[in-house]
Amino acid sequence: MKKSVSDFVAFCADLMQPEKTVWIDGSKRQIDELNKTAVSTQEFVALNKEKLPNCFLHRSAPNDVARIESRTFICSRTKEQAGPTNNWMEPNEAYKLLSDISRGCMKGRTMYVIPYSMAPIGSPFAKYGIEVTDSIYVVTSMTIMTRVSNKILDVIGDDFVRGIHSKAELDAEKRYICQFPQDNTIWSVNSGYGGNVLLGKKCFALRIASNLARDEGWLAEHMLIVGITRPDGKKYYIAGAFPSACGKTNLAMLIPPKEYLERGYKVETIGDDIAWIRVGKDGALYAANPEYGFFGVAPGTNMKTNANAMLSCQKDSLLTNVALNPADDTVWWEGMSEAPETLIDWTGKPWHKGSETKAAHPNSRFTAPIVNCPCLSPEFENPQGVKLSAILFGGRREDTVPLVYEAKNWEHGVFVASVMASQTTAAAAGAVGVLRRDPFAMLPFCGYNMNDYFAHWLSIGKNLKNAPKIFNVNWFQKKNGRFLWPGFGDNMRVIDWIIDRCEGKEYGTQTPIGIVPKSSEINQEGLNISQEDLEQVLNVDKNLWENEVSDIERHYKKFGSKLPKELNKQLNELKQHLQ
Ligand code: SAT
Ligand code: MN
Repeated sequence: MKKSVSDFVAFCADLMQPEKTVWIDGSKRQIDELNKTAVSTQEFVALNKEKLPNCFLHRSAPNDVARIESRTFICSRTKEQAGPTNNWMEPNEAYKLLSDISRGCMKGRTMYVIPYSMAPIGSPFAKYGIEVTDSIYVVTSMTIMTRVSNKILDVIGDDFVRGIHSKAELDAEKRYICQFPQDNTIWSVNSGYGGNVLLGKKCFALRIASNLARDEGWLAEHMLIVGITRPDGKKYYIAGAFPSACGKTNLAMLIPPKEYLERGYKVETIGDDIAWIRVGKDGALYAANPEYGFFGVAPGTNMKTNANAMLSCQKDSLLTNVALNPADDTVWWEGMSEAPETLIDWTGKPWHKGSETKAAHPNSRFTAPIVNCPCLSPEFENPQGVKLSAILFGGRREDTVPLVYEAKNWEHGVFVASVMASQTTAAAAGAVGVLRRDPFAMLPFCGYNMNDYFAHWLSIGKNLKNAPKIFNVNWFQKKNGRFLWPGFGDNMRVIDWIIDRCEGKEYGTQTPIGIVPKSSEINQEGLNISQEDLEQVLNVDKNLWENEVSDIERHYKKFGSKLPKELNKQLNELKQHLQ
């Protein structure tokens, strides 16, 4: 074994003083044993062996149900390196604080050592990590979400990403999720929930990886990757950045409307949350999903909205903070089906149909192996990634932002992404439904100064001979509290227009914000929407956009003088076009 690996594990053991250390080898036998242990200690509830084979329910502490941005820190050498959008802590101070909290925190517990790869082992995308943890939930989740194997120990270099996690006392006052980009290190204490503790995911694949990507000339993004095959057999790959709980999983697994299926359209999933993107020799962008599973939002998922997700989490999966149906040891969440009369809610208390409280937590999740996905693309394991035709950006906007518009060019696309806004969701602790700017859907995940991140995107574009087209989409416009666009499978109609544009079809109308489709260009065969509503979702309202511009100006102020000048130029052009 590499000395850097054994030194790291010894450091963790010395500090946290576990009773014993267990190396995770990625074998089914070992995970089965651990799951059994977790059932015996009531950390897991075993679910129905016929209906949900090898599935377990896990409940996290009620004060620990989402990512916690206020306690997430980028501990770069200087505050300037963390930039205007991140919490920063001086690295020595952070190491001291975390060491003090962690001293002896694993006494009487087992420390598990998880060697894992993000992206296919040995591929040009692959990056390796080791996470130590005292949580079986983390071990089982990491084996679903990443490629865990003792083979990693043969290929790992000294530059592996070090991940330290302990539930400690689950003390919310001492909860910290710290990233140290200069040391490739992540340290998370006092949480036991998803994005705070599955360190391969947001902490590594986005916060640390965005630093590596900037230094090495690639992109680490909060994006789904989906493949579309048209009736003529031609394949298109599209990446899309949307904030958490805004439909990335649904878009990645979309089932096209009947009319499209009959004509031979096919949709295949490559990833639903994270894309690592490299520049190919041909000057195009190639994307790979570094993960190996889905950590999807459960509520609202059903056989109509996302059958592929439903089918993905029916074996070998974890269900976190959903409701339990004790009649047959299955699970339930809001929006799955008609509610059963009685359930055990996500906190473990009896629940009755019609109750004021929710049976499942709004941020309850399924953790499912990607290989379970019925529409998984055969390109998923392609070590070179897939060539992108288009990149989408979008958020939850009740008004202002039309169903889809095309950016004029790369630079304009970077501007559009830098001013993206979305209503907050239950995926992060804090108020829900508040509109906030979330550039590139990376606000909680960009591991360095966002001004430099914008500049990095601009500079990547300069070297692309075959740049993907950039679009902004918004499925979430509302009138009198009702969604105007049906969304889900019908989003295929928008994707189809986007692909037409990628093929150079003379479509759309120039508007001050970019190219917007004419309503006649959206295929309405089988679509259930009035002409009036369709016109409305495609409308660009000048007054609303004038307000938008004022808000963008406020947003840009936060970035100060380091904001790339190209972006201010784009903002000024938008202002002129609106006059
Ligand atoms: O909790 S996670 O960060 O893994 C999921 C999300 O918020 O996107
Ligand atoms: Mn996400």
